[in-house]
Amino acid sequence: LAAVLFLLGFNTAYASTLASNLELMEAQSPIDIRSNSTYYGNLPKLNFNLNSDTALTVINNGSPDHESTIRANVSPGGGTLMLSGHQWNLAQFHFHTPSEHLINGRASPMEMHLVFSDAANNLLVVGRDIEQGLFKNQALAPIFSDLPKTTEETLNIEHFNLNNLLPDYLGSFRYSGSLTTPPFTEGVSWVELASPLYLSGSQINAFKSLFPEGNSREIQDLNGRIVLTDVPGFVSIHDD
Ligand code: 1SD
Ligand code: ZN
Repeated sequence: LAAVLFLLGFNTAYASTLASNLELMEAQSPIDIRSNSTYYGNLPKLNFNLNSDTALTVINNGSPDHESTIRANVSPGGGTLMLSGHQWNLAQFHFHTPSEHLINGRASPMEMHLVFSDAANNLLVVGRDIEQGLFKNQALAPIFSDLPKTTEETLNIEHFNLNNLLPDYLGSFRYSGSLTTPPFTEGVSWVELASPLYLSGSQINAFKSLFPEGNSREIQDLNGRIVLTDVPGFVSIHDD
């Protein structure tokens, strides 16, 4: 960036100061969501209206490994999220291992991202940690028992209930960030749900075996951004 500013005619010292200030303004994802830098209060309600019987096209989007994923494309009309009177349409969901977001420094084995866009093509991603549970997740079994191993394979699921992706408790962490894959575009609204999804150890391992190096981006600086939550107790966890 300093070099670009220099080419634009700024003198070297000024270009490097300006560059470091601009870099400080970056608002990238993922982040570590920490009790001591999160603000608690009422937040606009998340009104999900997801199709309980939709078709999915599940693909492995290929190399490079650390940016690739298993993505389920949702048929048009698959679902909406109404938030503060604004409509967001679900386009796809996909998975990362380990989790991209940390909670007080802790990662989960996986994280699911539901990607929504609005009429102006702004993006909102609903993230949900995946923890290892005692049982096979039956709702997600059609995906995790037959994960496409290469870009050549496509898994078509005719009947999928998208509501099984969401918890009953919709407490969340919200902040403004970016895509976690190139081109890392900013202006993405992030809603990280507080309740994890559970998969069995073998379901998690089936995914991990496809991405042995992991497919998560490293944690990015908050750079003064504010994270909001409506989860009671989270902010005071670390007030000792
Ligand atoms: O990694 C995904 C990427 O695959 C694509 O879905 C993009 C949206 O076009 O979103 C990123 S992410 O930020 O949701 N991880
Ligand atoms: Zn993602």
